[in-house]
Amino acid sequence: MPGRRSRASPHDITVKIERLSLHHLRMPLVAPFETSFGREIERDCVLVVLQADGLTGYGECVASHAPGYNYETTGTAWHILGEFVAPSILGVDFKSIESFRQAVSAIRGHHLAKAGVEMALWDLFGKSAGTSLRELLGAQRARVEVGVSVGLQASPQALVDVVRQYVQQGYTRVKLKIKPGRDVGDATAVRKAFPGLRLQVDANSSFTLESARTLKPLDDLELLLIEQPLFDDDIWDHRRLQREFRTPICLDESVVSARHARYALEMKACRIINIKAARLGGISEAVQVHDYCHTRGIPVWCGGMLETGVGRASNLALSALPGFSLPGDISASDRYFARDITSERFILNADSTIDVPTGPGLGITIDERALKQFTLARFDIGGA
Ligand code: OSB
Ligand code: MG
Repeated sequence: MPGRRSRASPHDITVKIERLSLHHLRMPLVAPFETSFGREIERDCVLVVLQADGLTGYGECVASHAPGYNYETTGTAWHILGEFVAPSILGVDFKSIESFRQAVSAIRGHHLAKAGVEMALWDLFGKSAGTSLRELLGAQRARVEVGVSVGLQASPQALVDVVRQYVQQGYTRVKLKIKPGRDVGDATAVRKAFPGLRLQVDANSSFTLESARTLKPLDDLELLLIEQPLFDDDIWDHRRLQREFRTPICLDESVVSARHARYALEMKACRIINIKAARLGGISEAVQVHDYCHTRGIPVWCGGMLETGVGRASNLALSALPGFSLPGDISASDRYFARDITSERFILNADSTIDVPTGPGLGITIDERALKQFTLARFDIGGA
């Protein structure tokens, strides 16, 4: 019973994992993506493939090549999945996502690795029940509001030009990456060029409590939020900073569980939370954070990790929940990849939304030739 709403839950479905395959993928990005922790030209990830009762479930582990955003990498995920997660789940009858969580609970941390398998299990449960992930989650929206996350550019003028292209494509909410020295100037240039644009910034933990005080002029730019200015493991200093800023602070890196979401809200360390299922260890923990925030009137939105079509489908289903009241970092496929591993390509509607998939599970199909093209390494464990 993976669903949290009983009306959507497939009650008597059991999934027995017979085989787990990992594909280390490397996909060229249409444009380099630069953040405070580095520049990505290609996107690495691990595709998790589970076989059960003639069905195939897909999940994306979003760990990157380098430990910049998070300590996990494609290499650590490969190790944890192959050595520890696979032996804990092969041959086991799973009646629920909760039983999967229990099966891997002795593995400390490594949320991105676990979330890749959890996603594949959701896909399997959905396919087995003939139900979309959105329905399994009890989510309603047919399409969700999205924005675009824009990396650091060579100059403020170059940034304004890149933002203009996205605005022309129809994005009505833009996030700018910032870092010390490339912050107020960049954001001010974009605000001047686009007075009515919904704008927010993301520092990816690159400031200290002291250096973040230089960000004070951001308070006059009518930003939706300032994302993760301070340390990735901090909650307390964000509380101190939030008290000095009118603009809502939004936590990304530092909220790694529903428990941390509670700490952050109790401490008043932020007024908004970025929900990334991967960072939280999976979709079910993400739903818990959503529910917790929704009950308290705290806005949440869906973060992104430059996902392939697999992870994008999952993010869209999650964002269909009612508490996702701000646009997600879920852009159209062509913002990321010229060729993707899903046959489906996600397109931006005229109203800055993307349709939520409706097919069973994630509702995507894999383009096997594209998958082959981008696979650097493969690992298989379990029966044929
Ligand atoms: O901090 O939100 C982030 C991408 C990789 C790692 C961290 C982040 C991001 C993004 C990209 O901002 C969002 C997207 O997938 O479009
Ligand atoms: Mg972020």
